[in-house]
Amino acid sequence: MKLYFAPETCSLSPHIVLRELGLPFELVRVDNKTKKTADGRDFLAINPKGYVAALELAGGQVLTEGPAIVQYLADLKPQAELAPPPGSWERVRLQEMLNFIGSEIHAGLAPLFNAALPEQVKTILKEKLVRRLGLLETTLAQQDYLLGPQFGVADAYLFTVLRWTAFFAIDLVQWPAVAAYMKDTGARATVKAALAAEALA
Ligand SMILES: N[C@@H](CCC(=O)N[C@@H](CS)C(=O)NCC(=O)O)C(=O)O
Repeated sequence: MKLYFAPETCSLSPHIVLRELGLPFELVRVDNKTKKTADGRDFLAINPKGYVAALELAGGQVLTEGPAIVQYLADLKPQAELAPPPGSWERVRLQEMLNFIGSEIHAGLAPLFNAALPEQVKTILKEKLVRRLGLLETTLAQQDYLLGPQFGVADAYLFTVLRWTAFFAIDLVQWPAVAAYMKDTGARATVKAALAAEALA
């Protein structure tokens, strides 16, 4: 498998999951501005959406959308228990959480990277994020990870997007359980290895 990634982006989430599962994979860096891969290919020919993450399978199929990729990966190795079994109620809860992260946290933070966005709009987005972080604080004050006592694919995704708060002066100390979760997750060997590999690639 090949994971097309760009540093400091949401592709870190499937990258962490690949390492948690111990699956063999190749990292291919994408320049998000030029849409060229590090090995000189046209990324748009690989993923016409033009964004990371994209996972290329051995048969040549390319899977996109972070929440779909991490579930696909987790199901390759169910014994690792990074996702509840397909068809179970717990799996529906995972999908609920992945959608919350995608539409409320990821999509809430991503526009803040846009220098052209007026400050007023950024303030409105940040106020909404503060409310969403309050919800996460309630969950993480009761349990170590998003879905219970065990790290899973939703945690890889949340960790990835919450790292961006550092770029926008959103200090997570306001949410102590979230801050502790970020520290613990950041200390995982797989997470450290993923960040180191992305810095080198
Ligand atoms: N809906 C997609 C969004 C992916 C996405 O926003 N990727 C960003 C990095 S976090 C990107 O590559 N943006 C470059 C672009 O849109 O040109 C997903 O959840 O995987």
